[in-house]
This record gives sequence, C-alpha cells and structure tokens, in this order.
Amino acid sequence: MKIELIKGDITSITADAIVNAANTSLLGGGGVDGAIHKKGGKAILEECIAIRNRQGGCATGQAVITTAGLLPAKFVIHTVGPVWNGGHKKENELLRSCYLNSLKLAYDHQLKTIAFPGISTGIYHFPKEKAAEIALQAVQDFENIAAFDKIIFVCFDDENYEIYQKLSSPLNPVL
Ligand code: AR6
Repeated sequence: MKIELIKGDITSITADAIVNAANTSLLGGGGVDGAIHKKGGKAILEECIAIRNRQGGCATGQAVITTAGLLPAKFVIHTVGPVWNGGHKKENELLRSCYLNSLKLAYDHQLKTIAFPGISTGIYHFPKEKAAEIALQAVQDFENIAAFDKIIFVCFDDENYEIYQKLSSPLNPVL
C-alpha cells in the first residue's frame, strides 16, 4: 500500500473511489461537496436521495457510497465530518470514524484506490494540522489497509498541502 499526496481538485482524480465531505442531509452543499455534485451530474444526487429516503441521510462519522456519475472515479463515498466546536464534542473521534468508515466501505466493495479530501477542514473549521494527524493515523490503523494499492490525500489549499507533506513524509519515503 502506497500513500500519495496530491495538490489539486479531487473531482479530477482517477481512483476507485473519491471521498466527499458531505453533510447529514446528503443533498449537496458548498466546498468539495458542491464541486463533486456539479461535475459528477445528477446521478450522484439521485442515489443520495434514494439513500436518504431509505435511512434518513447519513450521521456524522458515518459513510455511504454512490456512483461517481460523470467523474473519472468509479464511486463517491460520502462521509459527514464533525463541525469543529472547540474539541469537546467528540470531534476527534468522529473525524477518525469518517476515515475508518470510508475505508471499510471501500474495502467491502473490493476497491483498491481511494482519494480523501481534508474532511471538516473547510466550512466545518476543524484545525487543519490536527485533522491531518487524525487522517494519517486512521489510515495506518485500519485493519485491512494492506488490501489497498493506494491511498491518496488530495489537498486543495496550500496550507493543507504543506501540513500533509510535513506529517506524511516519515511514513512514506517516496513522497
Ligand atoms: N478538491 C479537493 N479538496 C477540496 C475541494 C476540491 N474540489 N474543494 C474544497 N476542498 P469543505 P467540510 C477542500 O468546506 O469542512 C459543504 O457545504 C477544502 O480546502 O468542502 O467538511 C458540505 O455540504 C478543505 O480542506 O468541507 C457540508 O455542509 C476540505 O476540502 C460542509 O461543507 C473540506 O472543506 C462540510 O464542511
């Protein structure tokens, strides 16, 4: 398993799955969620609505999977990160659950490559360095991580990219 770091737009990534930083409604929003629905087309929203009708959206820390519509990826895994509220509302645990549940869903679908954005580090204001530490630790801790070929962290902003570069280089000398 290889960890790759990319600076750019996750909607352009070719992978078995890209992860969306969604909200509990699954009906779209701004940030990476808005970009995925805009470029991926209506098939993604249709599947999100079907999931919502079946199970009432997606709870914080959980994940669901849909088609990737018109995107180059095969699937979108929608996970709902915690809103940062000072750190005493189980934000760390919930963010870790986002990564672990997304990896579990990908593993259950026999997916080999998965790309993550910095979940919760935009509109939800999770501190970026802490979020990156949690993301990298969750990947290392996932019990079936060896089944994956590649885990990609896609950083949209310079600050996240620099943080991931700093934190991930000891884990992966190829970075
Ligand atoms: N590709 C990769 N990363 C991106 C992209 C992109 N195209 N666009 C933004 N980012 P955010 P959140 C980065 O705000 O904080 C939505 O309205 C961005 O720089 O998208 O989890 C949802 O519907 C940041 O590092 O998600 C929810 O209501 C990271 O993605 C709410 O925002 C996450 O930023 C979720 O907030």
